[in-house]
Amino acid sequence: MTKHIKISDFLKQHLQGEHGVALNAILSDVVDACKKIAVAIDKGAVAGNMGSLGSENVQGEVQKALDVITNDIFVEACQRSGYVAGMVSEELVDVIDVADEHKKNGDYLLMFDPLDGSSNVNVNISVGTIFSILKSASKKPDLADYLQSGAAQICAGYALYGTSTMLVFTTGNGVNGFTLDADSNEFLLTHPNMQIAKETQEFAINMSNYRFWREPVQRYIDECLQGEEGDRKKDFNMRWVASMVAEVHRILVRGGVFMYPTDTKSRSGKLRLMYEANPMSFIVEQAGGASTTGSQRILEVQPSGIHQRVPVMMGCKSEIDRIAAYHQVTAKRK
Ligand code: P6P
Repeated sequence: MTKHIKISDFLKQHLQGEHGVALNAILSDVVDACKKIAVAIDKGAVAGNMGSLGSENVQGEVQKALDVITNDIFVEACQRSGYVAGMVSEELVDVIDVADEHKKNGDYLLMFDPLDGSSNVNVNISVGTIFSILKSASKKPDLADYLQSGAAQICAGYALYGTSTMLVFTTGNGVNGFTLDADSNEFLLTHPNMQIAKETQEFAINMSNYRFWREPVQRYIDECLQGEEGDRKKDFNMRWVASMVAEVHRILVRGGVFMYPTDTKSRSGKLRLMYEANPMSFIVEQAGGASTTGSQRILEVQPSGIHQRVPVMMGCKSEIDRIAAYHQVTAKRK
C-alpha cells in the first residue's frame, strides 16, 4: 500500500514564510475540529444529532441540532492556538471576539460555515465544513477588519463528510487533499496538487429555479440541454447534491461547473461571500478554475457585511469565461 504523508508533516514541510508558523497552528486546530465533527455526524440518529432544535440561526433557518453542535466544536477548537483574534460563523449573527488570554500569539481571522448543506443530514447525504483565514490589521479586530476581499485570504479549505472524510485546502500554492484514515485517525495526503479539468460536460445547478434566472444563465443552461443538437456540439450531464462542498469537490476531481446565480427570488444570490463563495473561489482558482458573480471575479468583491450573499458560478475556466461573456452581452444591451 502507498505510504501517504500525514497532514501534520505536510504542514510542517510546506507552510513556511510570513504566515507559516501561525497557519501551522491554526490548521492543526481546524484538523482537530473536523475530526470531532466527523465523529458527531457519523453518530447521527444514534446520538440524536439530527433534526432541528426549533431555534433559528442568523439566516432565519431552523437550526438543526448538528448545526449548533458543529459550530460549538469549531469555536472551541480554533481558540487554542492563540493566533485567532476573531471569528465569523454562519450560525451566529455577530463576530466572535476571542478573549485576550486566547490570542497572545497573533491576529488572524477565521470565517467558517461549520455544517454546509445541513439540510442533507436527515437524508444521509454528504455535508461539509468550509473555512477561510484572513490576517487582521489589529489584535482587537472590529467589523471593518473582517470586510476584506477574497483576494486577501491567506488560506481556505473545506472538510467533506462523504463516503470518506476529506480535508482539502490551499494557502496560495496549489490545492491538496487529505483523506481521514480510520485506523490511525490521521488525515493522509491522497490528492496532491488537485487541478480542475480544462473541459467538461457536467453542470450543477438547481433547475427548479429556471424561471427565476436572468437571461445569460437561461441561455447557458439551454445550450447545455440542447447538447449535440445545439451550439455546444456535445451532450451535458447534470448533478445537484444541495451541498456546495460536495459539488466543488466533484469539480476538483472530475471537472464541471457549479452555479447558484442571482434570480428574481434572491437578487443577491443565496450563498454567503465570506465563508462560502470566497474560500471556495480561492480553492477553485488555485486548481486552475475560475469563479464569477456574473459581473466580476468573486475574489474581487468588496464585502459590505459579514453575512453578505453573492451570486456564484465557479469551476472549469472555459465554461466560466463563456458564462461571464453571456452576462457582458446582456449588460451591454442595458
Ligand atoms: P438549494 C446548502 O444549504 C447551500 O448553502 C449549499 O451548500 C448548496 O449548494 C445550496 O445551499 C443548495 O440550495 O436551493 O438547492 O437547497
